[in-house]
Amino acid sequence: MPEAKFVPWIDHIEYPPDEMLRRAHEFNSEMQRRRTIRAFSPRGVSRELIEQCLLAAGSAPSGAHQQPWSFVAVSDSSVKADIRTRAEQAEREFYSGVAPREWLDALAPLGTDEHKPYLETAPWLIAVFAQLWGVGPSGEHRKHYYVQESVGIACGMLITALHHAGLATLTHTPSPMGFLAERLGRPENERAVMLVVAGYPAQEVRVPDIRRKSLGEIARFVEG
Ligand code: IYR
Repeated sequence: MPEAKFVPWIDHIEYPPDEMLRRAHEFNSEMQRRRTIRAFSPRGVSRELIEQCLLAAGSAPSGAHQQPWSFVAVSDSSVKADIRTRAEQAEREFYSGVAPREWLDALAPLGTDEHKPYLETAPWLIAVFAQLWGVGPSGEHRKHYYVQESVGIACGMLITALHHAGLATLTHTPSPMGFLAERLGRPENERAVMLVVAGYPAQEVRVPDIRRKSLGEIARFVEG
């Protein structure tokens, strides 16, 4: 068994309490400005910007530090067009019969449908894959722990990083999503978790008139 090795942690920055509070308020305001959008501008975004956001996502905590994620960032027009075709095919079935009425009713306020033109318009589609198991040097399978949780955290950090950089995003989860691993040539241990669409918003973008839950609705404090 490999031994634990520890090194000093020198990266922590301690801020005075008032500065901490200011940062927390400021960050919350910035996060409250994030919206999921469904109309993107075709304006390009540099690969370097996406790379930095992927590195930020890859800093997520993970079960046994196994980092069980892979990201495939696509800007190639023909690959994006294929993904759109396959996603729309899946969604057509979803919206015209496969989805239960209750699910469609829950989606109605968002105005979603099977048309996904943004999968071609947006400059980047980032497919996120979960590695259900690891593969050792001789091809042996290694068990991965808390894969869904780890990849979920990394997705949240990716969306946050893209928003922080000034881009808009859409988390798209075509169902079924098997075609993504196939089209992007992923190994058999990987399953698609979501597509993060990233780019500038279209000029005429409109978003659903929705509200976020209040603190009282999402949190309880058990104070000493
Ligand atoms: N995957 C479909 C349906 C959909 C489901 C949920 I839950 C959403 O929050 C949004 C959409 C689609 O992308 O249209």
